Amino acid sequence: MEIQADNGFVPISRMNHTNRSKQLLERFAAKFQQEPAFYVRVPGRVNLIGEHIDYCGYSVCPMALEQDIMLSVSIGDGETLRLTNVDPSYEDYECDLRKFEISIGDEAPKWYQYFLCGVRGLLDVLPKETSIKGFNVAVSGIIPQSAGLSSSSALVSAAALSTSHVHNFNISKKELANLCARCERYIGTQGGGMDQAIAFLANEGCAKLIDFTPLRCKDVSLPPGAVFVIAHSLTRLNKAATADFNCRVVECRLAAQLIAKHQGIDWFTVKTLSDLQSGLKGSLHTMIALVKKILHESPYTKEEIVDELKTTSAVLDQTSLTPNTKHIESFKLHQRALHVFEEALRVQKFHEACNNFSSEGALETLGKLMSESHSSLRDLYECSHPQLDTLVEISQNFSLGARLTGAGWGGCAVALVTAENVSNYIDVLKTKFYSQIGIDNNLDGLVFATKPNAGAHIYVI
Ligand code: ADP
Ligand code: NG1
Ligand code: MG
Repeated sequence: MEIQADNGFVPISRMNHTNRSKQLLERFAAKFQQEPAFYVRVPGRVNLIGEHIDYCGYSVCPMALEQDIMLSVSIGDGETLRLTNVDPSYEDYECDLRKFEISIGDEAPKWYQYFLCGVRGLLDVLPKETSIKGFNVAVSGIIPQSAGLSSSSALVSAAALSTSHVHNFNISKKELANLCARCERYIGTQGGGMDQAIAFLANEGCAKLIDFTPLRCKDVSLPPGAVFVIAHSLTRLNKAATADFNCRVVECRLAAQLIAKHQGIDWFTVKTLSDLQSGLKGSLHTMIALVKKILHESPYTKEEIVDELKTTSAVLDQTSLTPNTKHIESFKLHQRALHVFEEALRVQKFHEACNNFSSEGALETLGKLMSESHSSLRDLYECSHPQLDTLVEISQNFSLGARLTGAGWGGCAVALVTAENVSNYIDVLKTKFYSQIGIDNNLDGLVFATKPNAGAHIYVI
Protein backbone atom coordinates (compact mmCIF):
# COMPACT_ATOMS: atom_id res chain seq x y z
CA MET A 1 0.00 0.00 0.00
CA GLU A 2 1.22 3.52 -0.77
CA ILE A 3 2.81 5.49 2.06
CA GLN A 4 1.86 9.17 2.16
CA ALA A 5 3.14 10.51 5.44
CA ASP A 6 1.77 14.03 4.79
CA ASN A 7 -1.71 12.61 4.39
CA GLY A 8 -1.53 10.68 7.63
CA PHE A 9 -0.33 7.32 6.21
CA VAL A 10 2.43 5.73 8.25
CA PRO A 11 4.00 2.29 7.84
CA ILE A 12 2.92 -0.17 10.50
CA SER A 13 6.56 -0.59 11.56
CA ARG A 14 6.35 2.90 13.07
CA MET A 15 3.39 2.04 15.30
CA ASN A 16 4.15 1.70 19.00
CA HIS A 17 3.65 -1.98 19.81
CA THR A 18 2.45 -1.95 23.36
CA ASN A 19 0.30 -4.13 25.56
CA ARG A 20 -2.56 -2.07 24.38
CA SER A 21 -2.06 -2.80 20.68
CA LYS A 22 -1.68 -6.48 21.61
CA GLN A 23 -5.01 -6.33 23.45
CA LEU A 24 -6.60 -4.64 20.44
CA LEU A 25 -5.29 -7.34 18.15
CA GLU A 26 -6.57 -10.07 20.47
CA ARG A 27 -10.05 -8.52 20.62
CA PHE A 28 -10.04 -8.19 16.84
CA ALA A 29 -9.00 -11.82 16.32
CA ALA A 30 -11.50 -13.11 18.89
CA LYS A 31 -14.39 -11.26 17.28
CA PHE A 32 -13.57 -11.47 13.56
CA GLN A 33 -11.21 -14.48 13.30
CA GLN A 34 -8.86 -12.59 11.03
CA GLU A 35 -6.03 -10.04 11.03
CA PRO A 36 -6.61 -6.31 10.59
CA ALA A 37 -5.72 -4.66 7.28
CA PHE A 38 -4.87 -1.31 8.84
CA TYR A 39 -4.95 0.68 12.06
CA VAL A 40 -6.15 4.20 12.81
CA ARG A 41 -5.00 6.42 15.66
CA VAL A 42 -6.71 9.69 16.62
CA PRO A 43 -5.58 11.69 19.67
CA GLY A 44 -7.61 13.49 22.31
CA ARG A 45 -6.75 17.09 23.04
CA VAL A 46 -6.31 19.58 25.81
CA ASN A 47 -7.49 23.08 25.12
CA LEU A 48 -4.98 25.52 26.64
CA ILE A 49 -7.20 28.57 26.22
CA GLY A 50 -10.23 29.71 24.19
CA GLU A 51 -13.13 27.87 25.81
CA HIS A 52 -16.66 27.88 24.41
CA ILE A 53 -15.71 30.30 21.67
CA ASP A 54 -15.04 28.01 18.67
CA TYR A 55 -18.77 27.77 17.92
CA CYS A 56 -18.94 31.57 18.11
CA GLY A 57 -16.30 31.77 15.35
CA TYR A 58 -13.28 32.73 17.52
CA SER A 59 -9.78 31.27 17.60
CA VAL A 60 -8.73 28.64 20.13
CA CYS A 61 -5.40 27.17 21.24
CA PRO A 62 -5.44 23.40 21.89
CA MET A 63 -2.77 20.70 21.60
CA ALA A 64 -3.11 16.99 20.84
CA LEU A 65 -2.56 14.44 23.61
CA GLU A 66 -0.74 11.15 23.75
CA GLN A 67 -4.01 9.53 24.90
CA ASP A 68 -5.95 8.36 21.87
CA ILE A 69 -8.52 6.16 20.20
CA MET A 70 -7.04 3.26 18.23
CA LEU A 71 -8.92 1.15 15.72
CA SER A 72 -7.92 -2.06 14.01
CA VAL A 73 -9.86 -2.52 10.80
CA SER A 74 -10.45 -5.11 8.08
CA ILE A 75 -12.65 -4.94 5.02
CA GLY A 76 -15.72 -7.19 5.25
CA ASP A 77 -17.52 -9.25 2.64
CA GLY A 78 -20.81 -7.44 2.27
CA GLU A 79 -22.15 -4.07 3.36
CA THR A 80 -22.20 -4.69 7.10
CA LEU A 81 -20.33 -2.57 9.64
CA ARG A 82 -19.28 -4.66 12.67
CA LEU A 83 -17.96 -2.98 15.81
CA THR A 84 -16.43 -4.34 18.95
CA ASN A 85 -14.66 -2.59 21.85
CA VAL A 86 -11.82 -3.87 24.03
CA ASP A 87 -13.78 -2.47 26.97
CA PRO A 88 -16.39 -5.21 27.60
CA SER A 89 -18.83 -2.70 29.10
CA TYR A 90 -19.43 -1.51 25.52
CA GLU A 91 -21.73 -3.89 23.66
CA ASP A 92 -20.86 -5.11 20.16
CA TYR A 93 -22.84 -3.54 17.36
CA GLU A 94 -23.56 -4.15 13.72
CA CYS A 95 -25.63 -2.51 11.00
CA ASP A 96 -26.18 -2.42 7.27
CA LEU A 97 -24.26 0.56 5.88
CA ARG A 98 -26.98 1.13 3.26
CA LYS A 99 -29.67 1.79 5.83
CA PHE A 100 -28.85 2.90 9.35
CA GLU A 101 -30.09 5.73 11.49
CA ILE A 102 -28.49 7.69 14.31
CA SER A 103 -31.60 8.14 16.40
CA ILE A 104 -30.84 10.32 19.39
CA GLY A 105 -33.23 10.28 22.35
CA ASP A 106 -33.16 12.14 25.65
CA GLU A 107 -30.48 9.99 27.26
CA ALA A 108 -26.72 9.79 26.70
CA PRO A 109 -26.11 8.31 23.25
CA LYS A 110 -24.74 4.77 22.91
CA TRP A 111 -21.00 4.58 22.20
CA TYR A 112 -21.46 3.24 18.68
CA GLN A 113 -23.67 6.20 17.74
CA TYR A 114 -20.55 8.41 17.88
CA PHE A 115 -18.90 5.99 15.49
CA LEU A 116 -21.93 6.10 13.20
CA CYS A 117 -21.72 9.92 13.08
CA GLY A 118 -18.29 9.67 11.47
CA VAL A 119 -19.38 6.89 9.11
CA ARG A 120 -22.49 8.83 8.04
CA GLY A 121 -20.50 12.02 7.43
CA LEU A 122 -18.01 10.25 5.20
CA LEU A 123 -20.51 8.07 3.31
CA ASP A 124 -22.47 11.21 2.46
CA VAL A 125 -19.53 12.71 0.54
CA LEU A 126 -18.53 9.59 -1.41
CA PRO A 127 -19.16 9.84 -5.14
CA LYS A 128 -22.59 8.35 -6.01
CA GLU A 129 -21.07 5.50 -8.03
CA THR A 130 -18.94 4.25 -5.08
CA SER A 131 -19.85 0.74 -4.03
CA ILE A 132 -20.32 0.62 -0.29
CA LYS A 133 -18.03 -1.80 1.50
CA GLY A 134 -18.72 -3.25 4.91
CA PHE A 135 -15.89 -3.33 7.45
CA ASN A 136 -14.93 -4.81 10.80
CA VAL A 137 -13.56 -2.64 13.59
CA ALA A 138 -12.14 -3.18 17.07
CA VAL A 139 -11.88 -0.02 19.21
CA SER A 140 -9.49 0.75 22.06
CA GLY A 141 -9.70 4.15 23.74
CA ILE A 142 -7.65 5.61 26.61
CA ILE A 143 -8.86 9.21 26.56
CA PRO A 144 -10.72 9.90 29.83
CA GLN A 145 -14.37 10.13 28.80
CA SER A 146 -16.79 13.01 29.31
CA ALA A 147 -13.97 14.94 30.94
CA GLY A 148 -13.23 17.68 28.42
CA LEU A 149 -10.37 15.90 26.61
CA SER A 150 -12.43 15.21 23.51
CA SER A 151 -12.83 11.45 23.53
CA SER A 152 -16.04 11.83 21.53
CA SER A 153 -14.39 13.68 18.63
CA ALA A 154 -11.48 11.24 18.54
CA LEU A 155 -14.00 8.41 18.12
CA VAL A 156 -16.06 10.25 15.47
CA SER A 157 -12.89 11.25 13.60
CA ALA A 158 -11.43 7.74 13.74
CA ALA A 159 -14.70 6.41 12.31
CA ALA A 160 -14.67 8.88 9.41
CA LEU A 161 -10.98 8.26 8.70
CA SER A 162 -11.41 4.48 8.63
CA THR A 163 -14.49 4.77 6.39
CA SER A 164 -12.54 6.94 3.92
CA HIS A 165 -9.66 4.46 3.82
CA VAL A 166 -11.93 1.44 3.37
CA HIS A 167 -13.48 3.19 0.35
CA ASN A 168 -10.15 4.37 -1.06
CA PHE A 169 -11.45 7.90 -0.91
CA ASN A 170 -8.91 10.65 -1.23
CA ILE A 171 -9.67 13.42 1.23
CA SER A 172 -7.34 15.91 2.92
CA LYS A 173 -6.98 16.16 6.67
CA LYS A 174 -8.44 19.67 6.57
CA GLU A 175 -11.54 18.43 4.71
CA LEU A 176 -11.83 15.59 7.21
CA ALA A 177 -11.61 18.07 10.09
CA ASN A 178 -14.43 20.16 8.60
CA LEU A 179 -16.51 17.10 7.78
CA CYS A 180 -16.12 15.61 11.27
CA ALA A 181 -17.03 18.91 12.94
CA ARG A 182 -20.27 18.85 10.93
CA CYS A 183 -21.10 15.18 11.40
CA GLU A 184 -20.43 15.05 15.17
CA ARG A 185 -23.47 17.36 15.40
CA TYR A 186 -25.65 14.34 14.48
CA ILE A 187 -25.10 13.32 18.12
CA GLY A 188 -27.13 16.39 19.10
CA THR A 189 -24.50 18.91 20.29
CA GLN A 190 -23.88 22.02 18.22
CA GLY A 191 -20.11 22.23 18.82
CA GLY A 192 -17.51 24.26 16.96
CA GLY A 193 -14.66 22.66 15.06
CA MET A 194 -11.81 22.79 17.59
CA ASP A 195 -11.66 19.12 18.56
CA GLN A 196 -11.76 17.67 15.07
CA ALA A 197 -9.28 20.29 13.74
CA ILE A 198 -6.63 19.51 16.33
CA ALA A 199 -7.32 15.76 16.04
CA PHE A 200 -6.39 15.82 12.34
CA LEU A 201 -4.01 18.76 12.00
CA ALA A 202 -1.80 18.66 15.10
CA ASN A 203 1.97 18.55 14.64
CA GLU A 204 4.13 16.88 17.24
CA GLY A 205 5.84 19.37 19.56
CA CYS A 206 3.44 22.29 18.99
CA ALA A 207 0.09 23.56 20.11
CA LYS A 208 -2.08 25.15 17.40
CA LEU A 209 -3.84 28.45 17.02
CA ILE A 210 -6.99 27.46 15.15
CA ASP A 211 -9.16 29.97 13.27
CA PHE A 212 -12.56 29.15 11.79
CA THR A 213 -14.57 30.05 8.69
CA PRO A 214 -12.47 29.12 6.90
CA LEU A 215 -10.49 26.65 8.99
CA ARG A 216 -6.83 27.69 9.29
CA CYS A 217 -4.19 26.86 11.82
CA LYS A 218 -0.72 27.94 12.88
CA ASP A 219 1.78 26.06 14.98
CA VAL A 220 2.31 27.62 18.41
CA SER A 221 5.64 26.84 20.11
CA LEU A 222 5.17 26.51 23.83
CA PRO A 223 7.75 28.18 26.06
CA PRO A 224 10.64 25.89 27.03
CA GLY A 225 10.32 24.89 30.67
CA ALA A 226 6.52 25.20 30.61
CA VAL A 227 4.62 21.98 31.32
CA PHE A 228 0.86 21.66 31.03
CA VAL A 229 -0.40 19.17 33.60
CA ILE A 230 -3.88 17.69 33.40
CA ALA A 231 -5.78 16.63 36.51
CA HIS A 232 -9.16 14.90 36.60
CA SER A 233 -11.73 16.28 39.06
CA LEU A 234 -13.54 12.90 39.08
CA THR A 235 -16.73 14.55 37.95
CA ARG A 236 -18.02 14.08 34.40
CA LEU A 237 -20.72 15.13 31.99
CA ASN A 238 -21.69 13.50 28.73
CA LYS A 239 -22.34 16.59 26.64
CA ALA A 240 -25.03 14.96 24.53
CA ALA A 241 -27.00 13.78 27.57
CA THR A 242 -28.28 17.21 28.68
CA ALA A 243 -29.22 20.54 27.09
CA ASP A 244 -26.46 22.45 28.97
CA PHE A 245 -24.02 22.61 26.06
CA ASN A 246 -26.58 23.59 23.42
CA CYS A 247 -28.11 26.12 25.81
CA ARG A 248 -24.79 28.01 25.82
CA VAL A 249 -24.55 27.85 22.01
CA VAL A 250 -28.06 29.26 21.77
CA GLU A 251 -27.50 31.97 24.40
CA CYS A 252 -24.52 33.24 22.37
CA ARG A 253 -26.59 33.22 19.19
CA LEU A 254 -29.48 35.08 20.83
CA ALA A 255 -27.07 37.64 22.31
CA ALA A 256 -25.64 38.25 18.82
CA GLN A 257 -29.10 38.55 17.29
CA LEU A 258 -30.40 41.00 19.92
CA ILE A 259 -27.36 43.27 19.54
CA ALA A 260 -27.67 43.00 15.74
CA LYS A 261 -31.33 44.08 15.90
CA HIS A 262 -30.42 46.95 18.22
CA GLN A 263 -27.66 48.11 15.85
CA GLY A 264 -29.86 47.97 12.74
CA ILE A 265 -28.38 44.79 11.22
CA ASP A 266 -30.70 42.10 9.77
CA TRP A 267 -30.63 39.70 12.76
CA PHE A 268 -31.73 36.75 10.59
CA THR A 269 -28.31 36.75 8.92
CA VAL A 270 -26.43 36.69 12.23
CA LYS A 271 -25.77 33.24 13.69
CA THR A 272 -22.65 33.82 15.78
CA LEU A 273 -21.01 36.56 17.83
CA SER A 274 -18.25 36.75 15.22
CA ASP A 275 -20.88 37.27 12.46
CA LEU A 276 -22.06 40.19 14.55
CA GLN A 277 -18.54 41.57 14.95
CA SER A 278 -17.92 41.29 11.18
CA GLY A 279 -21.21 43.06 10.50
CA LEU A 280 -20.36 45.91 12.86
CA LYS A 281 -16.68 46.04 11.88
CA GLY A 282 -15.75 46.77 15.50
CA SER A 283 -12.86 45.60 17.65
CA LEU A 284 -13.30 43.07 20.48
CA HIS A 285 -13.14 46.02 22.90
CA THR A 286 -16.01 47.69 21.02
CA MET A 287 -18.00 44.47 21.23
CA ILE A 288 -17.43 44.25 24.99
CA ALA A 289 -18.66 47.83 25.38
CA LEU A 290 -21.76 47.01 23.29
CA VAL A 291 -22.60 43.97 25.43
CA LYS A 292 -22.41 46.11 28.56
CA LYS A 293 -24.52 48.87 27.00
CA ILE A 294 -27.20 46.82 25.26
CA LEU A 295 -27.74 43.55 27.14
CA HIS A 296 -29.12 43.60 30.67
CA GLU A 297 -27.62 41.30 33.30
CA SER A 298 -30.84 39.73 34.50
CA PRO A 299 -31.96 36.69 32.49
CA TYR A 300 -34.07 37.28 29.38
CA THR A 301 -37.35 35.44 29.05
CA LYS A 302 -38.15 33.86 25.71
CA GLU A 303 -41.11 36.23 25.44
CA GLU A 304 -38.87 39.28 25.88
CA ILE A 305 -36.47 38.04 23.18
CA VAL A 306 -39.39 37.44 20.80
CA ASP A 307 -40.67 40.98 21.49
CA GLU A 308 -37.27 42.62 21.02
CA LEU A 309 -36.64 40.79 17.75
CA LYS A 310 -40.22 41.59 16.64
CA THR A 311 -40.75 37.98 15.69
CA THR A 312 -42.75 34.97 16.88
CA SER A 313 -41.84 32.09 19.14
CA ALA A 314 -42.23 29.67 16.22
CA VAL A 315 -39.79 31.67 14.06
CA LEU A 316 -37.31 31.92 16.94
CA ASP A 317 -37.47 28.13 17.42
CA GLN A 318 -36.61 27.71 13.74
CA THR A 319 -33.90 30.33 13.37
CA SER A 320 -32.12 30.30 16.69
CA LEU A 321 -32.90 27.32 18.90
CA THR A 322 -32.09 23.60 18.77
CA PRO A 323 -34.57 20.77 19.34
CA ASN A 324 -33.37 20.38 22.95
CA THR A 325 -33.42 24.10 23.82
CA LYS A 326 -36.89 25.03 22.52
CA HIS A 327 -38.40 24.41 25.95
CA ILE A 328 -35.99 26.76 27.77
CA GLU A 329 -37.67 29.93 29.00
CA SER A 330 -34.77 31.88 30.53
CA PHE A 331 -31.48 32.90 28.88
CA LYS A 332 -28.45 34.76 30.27
CA LEU A 333 -27.20 36.79 27.33
CA HIS A 334 -25.04 39.54 28.88
CA GLN A 335 -22.78 37.12 30.80
CA ARG A 336 -22.34 34.60 27.97
CA ALA A 337 -21.46 37.21 25.34
CA LEU A 338 -19.09 39.00 27.72
CA HIS A 339 -17.25 35.72 28.37
CA VAL A 340 -16.90 35.04 24.64
CA PHE A 341 -15.46 38.44 23.66
CA GLU A 342 -13.13 38.59 26.69
CA GLU A 343 -11.97 34.99 26.14
CA ALA A 344 -11.26 35.79 22.48
CA LEU A 345 -9.01 38.64 23.69
CA ARG A 346 -7.27 36.27 26.14
CA VAL A 347 -6.48 33.88 23.28
CA GLN A 348 -4.80 36.73 21.37
CA LYS A 349 -2.74 37.68 24.43
CA PHE A 350 -1.82 34.03 25.12
CA HIS A 351 -0.60 33.65 21.53
CA GLU A 352 1.45 36.85 21.79
CA ALA A 353 3.01 35.66 25.07
CA CYS A 354 3.94 32.31 23.46
CA ASN A 355 5.57 34.19 20.59
CA ASN A 356 7.54 36.36 23.06
CA PHE A 357 8.35 33.62 25.53
CA SER A 358 11.88 34.88 26.13
CA SER A 359 10.59 38.22 27.43
CA GLU A 360 10.42 38.65 31.19
CA GLY A 361 7.22 37.45 32.82
CA ALA A 362 5.90 35.57 29.75
CA LEU A 363 5.19 32.39 31.73
CA GLU A 364 3.42 34.37 34.45
CA THR A 365 1.32 36.08 31.76
CA LEU A 366 0.25 32.71 30.34
CA GLY A 367 -0.68 31.42 33.80
CA LYS A 368 -2.62 34.56 34.65
CA LEU A 369 -4.61 34.37 31.41
CA MET A 370 -5.50 30.74 32.15
CA SER A 371 -6.70 31.57 35.65
CA GLU A 372 -8.75 34.50 34.34
CA SER A 373 -10.29 32.16 31.78
CA HIS A 374 -11.39 29.85 34.59
CA SER A 375 -13.01 32.64 36.61
CA SER A 376 -14.95 33.68 33.53
CA LEU A 377 -16.08 30.11 32.80
CA ARG A 378 -17.14 29.65 36.42
CA ASP A 379 -18.88 32.99 36.96
CA LEU A 380 -20.03 34.27 33.57
CA TYR A 381 -20.43 31.06 31.59
CA GLU A 382 -21.50 28.90 34.55
CA CYS A 383 -20.06 25.72 33.06
CA SER A 384 -17.84 24.52 35.90
CA HIS A 385 -18.58 22.18 38.80
CA PRO A 386 -17.86 22.73 42.55
CA GLN A 387 -15.36 19.83 42.71
CA LEU A 388 -13.61 21.09 39.57
CA ASP A 389 -13.49 24.60 41.06
CA THR A 390 -11.81 23.17 44.18
CA LEU A 391 -9.23 21.36 42.04
CA VAL A 392 -8.57 24.50 39.99
CA GLU A 393 -8.24 26.66 43.10
CA ILE A 394 -5.67 24.31 44.68
CA SER A 395 -3.87 24.14 41.33
CA GLN A 396 -3.75 27.92 41.01
CA ASN A 397 -2.07 28.17 44.43
CA PHE A 398 0.73 25.77 43.43
CA SER A 399 1.24 26.56 39.73
CA LEU A 400 1.50 29.57 37.43
CA GLY A 401 -2.19 29.32 36.56
CA ALA A 402 -4.96 26.80 35.98
CA ARG A 403 -8.37 26.45 34.41
CA LEU A 404 -11.00 23.91 33.49
CA THR A 405 -10.49 22.53 29.99
CA GLY A 406 -13.05 21.43 27.41
CA ALA A 407 -16.75 22.02 27.77
CA GLY A 408 -16.80 21.66 31.57
CA TRP A 409 -19.64 20.82 33.96
CA GLY A 410 -17.02 18.50 35.42
CA GLY A 411 -13.96 16.89 33.89
CA CYS A 412 -10.35 18.00 33.89
CA ALA A 413 -8.27 21.00 34.89
CA VAL A 414 -5.12 22.04 33.06
CA ALA A 415 -2.35 23.82 35.01
CA LEU A 416 0.77 25.57 33.78
CA VAL A 417 3.69 24.35 35.85
CA THR A 418 7.42 24.95 35.51
CA ALA A 419 9.32 21.76 34.68
CA GLU A 420 11.12 21.74 38.03
CA ASN A 421 7.84 22.11 39.95
CA VAL A 422 5.85 19.28 38.31
CA SER A 423 6.44 16.61 40.94
CA ASN A 424 5.83 19.03 43.80
CA TYR A 425 2.57 20.14 42.15
CA ILE A 426 1.40 16.52 41.78
CA ASP A 427 2.27 15.82 45.44
CA VAL A 428 0.19 18.80 46.49
CA LEU A 429 -2.79 17.51 44.49
CA LYS A 430 -2.39 14.11 46.16
CA THR A 431 -2.66 15.51 49.67
CA LYS A 432 -4.91 18.51 49.18
CA PHE A 433 -7.35 17.14 46.60
CA TYR A 434 -7.29 13.40 45.89
CA SER A 435 -6.82 12.13 49.44
CA GLN A 436 -9.70 14.41 50.50
CA ILE A 437 -12.03 12.54 48.14
CA GLY A 438 -10.78 9.12 49.18
CA ILE A 439 -8.11 8.45 46.55
CA ASP A 440 -4.85 7.77 48.30
CA ASN A 441 -2.53 5.85 46.06
CA ASN A 442 -2.76 5.39 42.39
CA LEU A 443 -3.19 8.58 40.38
CA ASP A 444 -2.43 6.84 37.05
CA GLY A 445 -4.60 8.29 34.36
CA LEU A 446 -5.90 10.97 36.72
CA VAL A 447 -2.93 13.36 36.75
CA PHE A 448 -0.42 13.56 33.93
CA ALA A 449 2.02 15.97 32.35
CA THR A 450 1.44 16.43 28.62
CA LYS A 451 3.59 16.84 25.54
CA PRO A 452 2.08 18.13 22.30
CA ASN A 453 1.36 15.08 20.14
CA ALA A 454 0.79 14.48 16.44
CA GLY A 455 -2.62 14.35 14.76
CA ALA A 456 -4.42 11.36 13.25
CA HIS A 457 -2.57 8.60 11.39
CA ILE A 458 -3.45 5.54 9.38
CA TYR A 459 -0.97 2.72 9.94
CA VAL A 460 -0.76 0.63 6.80
CA ILE A 461 0.70 -2.86 6.42
P1 ADP B 1 -15.56 14.20 25.88
O1 ADP B 1 -15.36 15.43 26.70
O2 ADP B 1 -14.65 13.10 26.31
O3 ADP B 1 -15.55 14.46 24.41
P2 ADP B 1 -18.39 13.58 25.49
O4 ADP B 1 -19.46 13.62 26.52
O5 ADP B 1 -18.46 14.55 24.38
O6 ADP B 1 -17.01 13.69 26.28
O7 ADP B 1 -18.33 12.11 24.85
C1 ADP B 1 -18.09 10.96 25.63
C2 ADP B 1 -18.70 9.73 24.96
O8 ADP B 1 -17.88 9.30 23.83
C3 ADP B 1 -18.72 8.52 25.87
O9 ADP B 1 -19.86 8.53 26.74
C4 ADP B 1 -18.80 7.37 24.87
O10 ADP B 1 -20.12 7.19 24.38
C5 ADP B 1 -17.94 7.88 23.71
N1 ADP B 1 -16.56 7.34 23.84
C6 ADP B 1 -15.44 8.00 24.09
N2 ADP B 1 -14.36 7.16 24.17
C7 ADP B 1 -14.84 5.92 23.95
C8 ADP B 1 -14.26 4.60 23.91
N3 ADP B 1 -12.97 4.39 24.12
N4 ADP B 1 -15.08 3.56 23.66
C9 ADP B 1 -16.39 3.75 23.45
N5 ADP B 1 -16.99 4.95 23.48
C10 ADP B 1 -16.25 6.03 23.73
P1 NG1 C 1 -15.69 18.51 24.66
O1 NG1 C 1 -15.58 18.94 26.04
O2 NG1 C 1 -14.44 17.85 24.19
O3 NG1 C 1 -16.87 17.61 24.38
C1 NG1 C 1 -16.82 20.73 23.43
C2 NG1 C 1 -16.98 20.99 21.94
C3 NG1 C 1 -15.92 21.96 21.38
C4 NG1 C 1 -15.83 23.22 22.22
C5 NG1 C 1 -15.65 22.82 23.69
C6 NG1 C 1 -15.67 24.04 24.61
C7 NG1 C 1 -17.85 19.25 20.48
C8 NG1 C 1 -17.53 18.04 19.69
N1 NG1 C 1 -16.85 19.76 21.18
O4 NG1 C 1 -15.75 19.84 23.71
O5 NG1 C 1 -16.24 22.29 20.03
O6 NG1 C 1 -16.95 24.05 22.03
O7 NG1 C 1 -16.67 21.95 24.14
O8 NG1 C 1 -14.65 24.94 24.29
O9 NG1 C 1 -18.96 19.72 20.46
MG1 MG D 1 -16.93 15.59 23.30
